[in-house]
Amino acid sequence: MDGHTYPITGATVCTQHSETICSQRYRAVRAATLSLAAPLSAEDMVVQSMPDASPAKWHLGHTTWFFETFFLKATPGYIPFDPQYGYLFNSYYEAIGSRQPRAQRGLLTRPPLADVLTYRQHVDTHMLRLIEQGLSCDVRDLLELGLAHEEQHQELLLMDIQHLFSLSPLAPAYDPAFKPDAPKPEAPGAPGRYVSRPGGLVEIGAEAEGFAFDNERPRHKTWLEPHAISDRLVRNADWLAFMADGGYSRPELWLSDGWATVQASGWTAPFYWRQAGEDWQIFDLRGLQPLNPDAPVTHVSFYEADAFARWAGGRLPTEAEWEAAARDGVLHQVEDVAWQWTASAYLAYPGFQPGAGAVGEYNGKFMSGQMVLRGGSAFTPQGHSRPTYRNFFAPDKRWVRAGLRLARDAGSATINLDDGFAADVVAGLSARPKSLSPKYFYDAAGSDLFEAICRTPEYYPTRTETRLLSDIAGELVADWPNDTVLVEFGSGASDKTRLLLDASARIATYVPIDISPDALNAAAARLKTAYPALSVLPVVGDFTQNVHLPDALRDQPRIGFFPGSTIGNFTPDESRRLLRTFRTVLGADARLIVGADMVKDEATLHAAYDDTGGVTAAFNKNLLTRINRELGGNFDLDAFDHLAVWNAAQSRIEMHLVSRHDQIVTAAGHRFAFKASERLHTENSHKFTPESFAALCEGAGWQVAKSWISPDPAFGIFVLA
Ligand code: SAH
Ligand code: AVI
Repeated sequence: MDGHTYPITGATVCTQHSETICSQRYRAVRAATLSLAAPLSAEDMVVQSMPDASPAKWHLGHTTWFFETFFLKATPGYIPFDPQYGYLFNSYYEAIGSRQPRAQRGLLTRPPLADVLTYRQHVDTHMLRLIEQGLSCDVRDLLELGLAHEEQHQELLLMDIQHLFSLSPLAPAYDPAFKPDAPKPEAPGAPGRYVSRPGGLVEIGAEAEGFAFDNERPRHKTWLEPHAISDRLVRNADWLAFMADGGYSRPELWLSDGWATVQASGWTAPFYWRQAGEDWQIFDLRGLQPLNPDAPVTHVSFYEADAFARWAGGRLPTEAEWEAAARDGVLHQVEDVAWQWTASAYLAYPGFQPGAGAVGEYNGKFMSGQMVLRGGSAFTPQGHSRPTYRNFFAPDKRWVRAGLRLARDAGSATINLDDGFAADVVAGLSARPKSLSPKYFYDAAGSDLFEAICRTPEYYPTRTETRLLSDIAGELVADWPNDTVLVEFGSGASDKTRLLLDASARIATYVPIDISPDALNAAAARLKTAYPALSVLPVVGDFTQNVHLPDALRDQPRIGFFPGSTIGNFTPDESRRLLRTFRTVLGADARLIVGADMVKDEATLHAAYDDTGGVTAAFNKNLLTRINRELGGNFDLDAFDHLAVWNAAQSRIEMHLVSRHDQIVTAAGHRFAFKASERLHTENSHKFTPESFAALCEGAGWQVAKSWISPDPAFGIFVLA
């Protein structure tokens, strides 16, 4: 066989894996390709939507050709299925011979699909026979390459079908149930956090043992400067903020080639985004879908990723930074969402040796003009990728399922878009309607203002809940076991906690969790003084995330405590997610005590959120003060009014800040336009009935075991199990 030097069968049979394992893997990979093609019609499989994409029928033929060419044609006595297929299905192997031009693969209406499927069967029969005879170690490696090659084409097949279908006026779904882009439930749409990385000498690349592509080798040392890398991918919401800030029309954000491409191609949004009136839709393998702002952005080119990173005050990570961080386990969304563009050009590692023979053309000859992507995507077959894997594409390609994560140099003074607050402010002020999470109320001043709200005559929830808790505390704690760990979510001043601590000596440990370090540390210090025998272990953090409790507490019984009707600050969907997260944090057997405010007359509700002393208004506006201080904002507090309204349809009090006139505000390095009367939605406080609350809990896998409702103004305490 041209250019191929391995003996295909031989005396030195490899003993690493049994023939059975090899043939099982061969069968599984080949069958997976066919099942990916199963939803397609014969017509779907012929058309080539652009020169970069190949028809599905060609993928089926080419992956088969690979095995026929590199294995069977080197086997004595093998008769090729059809001598012309060598021309039709060679992709780019010069050593093998001439081929159908890449851009004309869509002209191959012949051979018909049925013949290509028969070709697959023919080659499979011969391959399985060969495998069962026993393969030398080198040929085993080549077989792994053939299977990895086929898996790469499985991803290409999906990319190419998405592109083809995106051009159809019918916007067909390839598979209505295809894995959605939604983030994993344990971290729904969380913005990335920069993780500091010390730098120094690291090793990257694949070890000599085990399967890897030639371009991943050799493993070698490289130097990293101190830097930070985001643990999550950039989200659609962040991309909307970039677009709203003129991201696609500001040349200063773009590389020269990128800017030329934007102008020549008229890019204004990621590849598969479609504008539908005021909203955006995204075309994916399920057809047209509403854009999910929390999902990671996908189908952007390197040029766009690079411009976004510059806009966000960061940069793309280098491939070495990425690999070291992935190896150290600090990254989320590594292989299962989208390939991640890196700042690294696709080049040979020092000491690189292309594979022997014609397969040496597999990777090495493409090391010019392309950028490295790391990770893997929702289209990548499971187990195909690894931390050393180097994917590569030209910088203008957008049909790749690629997104990005941010990095930045240590000590860079630019505003940190990726650290939650800044990112959420930019995304929230760019959205329509404008909104921000109420969790940002609680800086030191905000926590004090909340305490002050609790002392206003109008804000009944705190007093009412406290009275009810003191009435029922004995009953609540009656059956708590020794060494109970009490975990409080959003503990604030931890005042209500004292009622439980006073009622039960069996609470050995108290873990208050709060996003506000000032409130938390002050409360923890007070409790340590007041309860010297109690172990107090404060955790600063966002309780919507999967907070990790100290390992030492793993085997102790746990009770969760979530008072204050803080649950009302979440939408029903968010509340269910939160209740599930609490289950994960607390463990399957734990109980959870929740305080929830009840629906009542509108006047009482309204007064509680718009007290005559203006404390709630000050609490609401403190958000703007915080943005001014922490994100270099220039909000004029007198240009906004506090508004509290009852939304009967959603059963919630809403707080807004209303712009008094047209104005432009700067924050986090971005400009935001407010129209007169335009609202910034800052908080929801849902109010419940005992029934609606029980239904909410049941929807999240919790049952109400016991409940008490106070006399008017009604407030409920619920024990969930
Ligand atoms: N549990 C106390 C305080 C309620 S006020 C009581 O019942 O009186 C709400 C508290 O939750 C504040 O202290 C605030 O800082 C905290 N908080 C709000 N959102 C949070 C989040 N996402 N993660 C952690 N704490 C949060
Ligand atoms: C913390 N949370 C339950 C309070 C509430 O009632 O929604 C926060 C608050 N907002 C305005 N006043 C109090």
